[in-house]
Amino acid sequence: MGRYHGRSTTVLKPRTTQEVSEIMKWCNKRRIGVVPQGGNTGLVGGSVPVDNEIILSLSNLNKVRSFDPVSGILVAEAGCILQSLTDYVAPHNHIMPIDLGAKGSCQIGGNVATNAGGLRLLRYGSLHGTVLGLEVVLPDGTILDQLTTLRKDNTGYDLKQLFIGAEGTLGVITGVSILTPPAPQASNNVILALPSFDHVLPLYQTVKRQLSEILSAFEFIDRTAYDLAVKHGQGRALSEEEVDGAECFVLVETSGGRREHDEEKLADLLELLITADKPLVNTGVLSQSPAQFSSLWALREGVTEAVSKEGKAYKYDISVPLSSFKDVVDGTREHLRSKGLLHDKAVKYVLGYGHVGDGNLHLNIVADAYLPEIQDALEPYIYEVVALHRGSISAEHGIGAMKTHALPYSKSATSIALMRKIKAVFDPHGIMNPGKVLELM
Ligand code: 2HG
Ligand code: ZN
Repeated sequence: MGRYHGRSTTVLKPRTTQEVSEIMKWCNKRRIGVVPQGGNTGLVGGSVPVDNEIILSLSNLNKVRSFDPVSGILVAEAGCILQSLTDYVAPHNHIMPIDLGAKGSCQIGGNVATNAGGLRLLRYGSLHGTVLGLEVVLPDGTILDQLTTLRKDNTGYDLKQLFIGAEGTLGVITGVSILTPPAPQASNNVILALPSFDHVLPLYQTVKRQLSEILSAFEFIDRTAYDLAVKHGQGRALSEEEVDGAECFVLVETSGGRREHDEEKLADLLELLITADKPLVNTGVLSQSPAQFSSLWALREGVTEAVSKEGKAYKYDISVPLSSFKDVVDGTREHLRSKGLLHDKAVKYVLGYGHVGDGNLHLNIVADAYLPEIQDALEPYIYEVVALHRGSISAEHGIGAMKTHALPYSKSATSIALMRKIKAVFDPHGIMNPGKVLELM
């Protein structure tokens, strides 16, 4: 995002867990801060040093240790790129339980460390469920081997959970054991153009009811997000007729066991939606080929890239009730307008998109440049709105360096105090990714 810059002079690229352990021991003795870094695709500055810490890149720990095609359990080193793991399990008819726009660069260790959500969470759940075990190097160099391949292990405190989403503040993840689901025999998608945001909720209910077990994604982009994606060549644009009068779009994906059955279900759904007395959608475009399937997904997955080509983005990744998605986006736009900041030289676009099925809204504010007056108008305004809804200030991107100050909007003082105690147990000298998740004291 170009928002965070450290002053590090040193990047270390260990090849083995043992080397990670030796580095950590050395740094711990000398109280040198360490920033673990995966694919560096995070959006909250979590993998960027705040000062002159050592950067510990995991990219050379990039081997698959084992894969069991019967259970689908994959054990891989932290630096494996998500897409290469997807390619690795594909010939065995398995898929990774996680998928996200950054799959070509992000690494599995970083995915786990940040508890990344992404596009398949609706179907396969979060990494807290699909990760079965971890190998972690603690700040003092101790190797914590919890790399089990057991589906069930109910033996007291589940320590690995602490490292999932800790953003490298408790230790360095070096290996991941993860459950990969069988690849669906057939996947289809359709993009639906809606005349009004008010239709999203009833649409979601209808889609869930009609598609039931084959529904695998229900993603939302508002009109501004759609227009930006198209403007920057992301995916296949719908025709003018198809987008006419559309306030927002929903991408529905199905993944199931039998192509004809799934296609029939999707076609029936479309028919029902369009011919209803009060149609919930203006139109729907069904993908007819693998290329069209990818191109419809690109409209949704490409929003982030389109936004970054358009200017500097302020990104808020929040959990709020579905019914308030539109109000939050419109409210933010109006708030900026009332401050005189909605014009070409300041904020150009306010847009909303995200994972409706997970209650996760991505609110992006695109500006000509990062300006203090925009920052001051956005915060604490947005965090107060989130707190009002008892939502989360970070649904899936984490806290990183960007949101440490905002943690109290989502977590009680008691919770934060306990987090500090946990941090002190694992990292008494505060060398692990300092200034991330918890503010420096
Ligand atoms: C997505 O869902 C990502 O596309 C990125 O989480 C969201 O860039 C963003 O704000
Ligand atoms: Zn997302």
